[in-house]
Amino acid sequence: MAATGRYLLYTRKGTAGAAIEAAAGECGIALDLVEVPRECPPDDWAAFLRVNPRGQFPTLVHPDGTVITESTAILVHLADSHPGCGLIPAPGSSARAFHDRWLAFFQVNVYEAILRAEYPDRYTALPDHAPEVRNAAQGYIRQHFALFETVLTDDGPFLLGQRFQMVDLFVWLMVWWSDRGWLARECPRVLRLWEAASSRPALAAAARRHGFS
Ligand SMILES: N[C@@H](CCC(=O)N[C@@H](CS)C(=O)NCC(=O)O)C(=O)O
Repeated sequence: MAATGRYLLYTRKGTAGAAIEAAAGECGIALDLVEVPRECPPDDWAAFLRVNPRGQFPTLVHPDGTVITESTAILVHLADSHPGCGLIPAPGSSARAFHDRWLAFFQVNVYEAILRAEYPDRYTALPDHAPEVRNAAQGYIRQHFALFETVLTDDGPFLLGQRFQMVDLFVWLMVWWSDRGWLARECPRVLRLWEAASSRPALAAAARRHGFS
């Protein structure tokens, strides 16, 4: 793919594209957005599949043409390539290992469970069992938020205290898609993180654009 000189983000309203837009806003990174609506013409969808055969959002294309998928890989790339933004600890530091541990924790446990709750029929060969898949996924989400709650401290609101980092941005997105009433009761520190993150202008703008409520 030819280099464009700018990042290109394939995104869709209501998806994790919001996190990438928010991160770019935090860092002042210019993104060209390609909005791929749900009802998109077959040729446009075929063109998108040539970029990301998985057909998922977000999909970022680096100015040099490299395709980056998986939300957390994109967030880490943006933070590493714009160190002046201070959105991620230095590579190789123990703070970075701690940061990445919890970022991966949310990616593989919570985000994946949110997808199971959203698309339960994809996770069972027995269509009648979709409601059970969804219920189990919702329990899994709560279990992992409860575990993360024990890691947050009074020094917060963020995982690294007062320092807002990419992991907080990702948790912010996960909370948008979770049961905030339950979180307020059972995981008040997680909810405090979400509230503090939500007050950041770049995140508020992305939430508005994606219609989060
Ligand atoms: N592992 C991927 C998951 C991306 C993903 O599942 N995105 C959803 C929207 S939030 C999507 O594109 N769903 C459309 C589909 O799977 O058909 C990531 O971390 O970015």
